[in-house]
Amino acid sequence: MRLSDATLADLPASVARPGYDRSAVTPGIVHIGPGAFHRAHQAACVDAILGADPRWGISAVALNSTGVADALGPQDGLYTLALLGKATGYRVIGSIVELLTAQRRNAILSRIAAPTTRLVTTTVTEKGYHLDAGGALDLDHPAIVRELTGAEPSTLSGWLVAGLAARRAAGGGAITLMACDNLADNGPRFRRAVRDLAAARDPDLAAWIDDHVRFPSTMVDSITPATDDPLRRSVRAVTGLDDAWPIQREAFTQWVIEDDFAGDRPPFDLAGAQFTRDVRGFENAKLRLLNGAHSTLAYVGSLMGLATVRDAMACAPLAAFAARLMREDIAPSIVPPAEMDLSAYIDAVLDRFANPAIAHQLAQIAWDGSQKLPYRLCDTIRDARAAGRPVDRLAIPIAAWFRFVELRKGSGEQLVDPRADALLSRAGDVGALLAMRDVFGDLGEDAVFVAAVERAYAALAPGENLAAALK
Ligand code: CS2
Repeated sequence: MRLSDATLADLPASVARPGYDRSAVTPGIVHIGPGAFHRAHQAACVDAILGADPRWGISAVALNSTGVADALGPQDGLYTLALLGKATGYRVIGSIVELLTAQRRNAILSRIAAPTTRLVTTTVTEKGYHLDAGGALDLDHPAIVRELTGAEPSTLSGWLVAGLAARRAAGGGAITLMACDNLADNGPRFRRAVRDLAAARDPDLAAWIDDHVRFPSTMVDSITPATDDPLRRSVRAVTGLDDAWPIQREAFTQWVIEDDFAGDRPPFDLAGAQFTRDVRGFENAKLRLLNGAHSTLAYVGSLMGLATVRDAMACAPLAAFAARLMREDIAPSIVPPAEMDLSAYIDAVLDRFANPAIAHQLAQIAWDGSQKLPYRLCDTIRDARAAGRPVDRLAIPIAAWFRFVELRKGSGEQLVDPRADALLSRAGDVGALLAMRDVFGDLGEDAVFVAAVERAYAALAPGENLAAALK
C-alpha cells in the first residue's frame, strides 16, 4: 500500500501526520527546486504552520527533472521525513499541494503570476544562480546567453523573469523572492540573478522589479544526508506504507530570515524560524564555520580513505584539525550577532558532525567544490590576509581539494562539479588551479597564500603521513 491521502489514516499512531485539513490548503508559496534540502527543512516548517494559516501551501516546481513529481504525484504530494537522533522520529509532511515540472510552462507562469502567490523560494544549489565572481549574473554563461536569445526559459533566472513578466501583466502585485541556498548575501545575489536578466531583456520589467519585489536574505541550517536504502527500509517498516521518496535529516534546524517582505509573510516564527533585520552574522557563522569545516572534512577525509562525516570525526587528528581551524582561523573572521556565542556554536556544530545516528557521505559534501569553496573558505582566507593573520591551516582544505580532484582523475570516478573539465585539465598544477578566477578571485595572485597552498599540497601528497600535515 502506498502513502497517499487515502492511506494517511492507516499510519500507526507513532508517526506524526498533518494535523490540519489538507483539502482547505491553498498554494501561497512557489518553491523552485524541491530536492531533499527543501523537503527536509522548509516544507516541514510550512507543514507546522498550515494549521494556523492554510494559505501558505507549497506549489513545488522542478525545473530540471520529473523525479520528484513522478515520486510524489501518486502520493498526493505526501512523503515521510525521518528525524535522526538518539531515537528516530517519523513525520508525514503534507505541505506540498501542487507539483509542477518544466513541461507545464503555462501552469508555472500562472502560478507565479497569481495574486494568491506571495512568496517564491528557491533551493537550486550554488550553481543554479549562474553568478560570476563579482556576484552579478554571468551574462556570458551559455545558459544565460540562451535566455537572452531564445524564447523558452530554462534557467532559474529565465523562469523568474518570465514569471514576473506574467505577474506584472496580470496585475498580481508585489511579491517576495527568497533564496534558501548556502550563498553569502543570498538575498542581494538572488536579486542580481533575476534583475540583471530582466534589465538585459526588458528594462521596464527591471524597474517594476525594483518597485514590487523584495529579496530577503536567509540562513538555513539542517544536515540532510541523501536518501539511502537503510532509510527506505526503516520508513517502510515503521509506517507500513510504501513511500517512493522519503527524506531524512538531523533533528536540529535553524532558519534565520531577513524581515524584508513585500507585504504578507508566512508565520514561519510559529515553527521556530527567526525573523531579524540582520542575517549576515548568522549567515557568515554558518557558511564559514559549519560549511567550511564540512568541506574540510570532506576533502581531507576522502584523501584518508574515510566515507562519512561521522567517520571523519572519529579520526582524532582530523577532528582536532577541524576544531582548531574553526576556533583559531575561521572564528576571528566572523562578527557574530549579539545573541550568538561563537565558541558554544562551534562546540554544537562539532557535536552535530559526530552524531552517531547520521551517515552523511563525504562524497555528497565534496560535490561542486568550485561553487561552494568561494563562500565557505575563500572569503575567510581573504579576510585573514587583509588582517595579517596566517593562512597555513586554511590552505590545507584547498590543497586537499586539489589532491581530491587528482584522485578522481586517476580513478576515473566522476568529479561532480560544473567546472569538472577545467579542474581535471589543471589537475596536478597548483598555479593553474589557483588561477581559476571564478573560484579564487585575486587570491591566486597573493604570493603568501599561493606559497601556503603549495606547502600544504606537498604535505598531502599520496604516500605522505597525512595526519602529520594536520597541525
Ligand atoms: C553540506 C551542506 O553538502 C554540503 O556541502 O555542507 O549541505 C550542509 O549539510 C548544510 O548546509 C547544513 O545546513
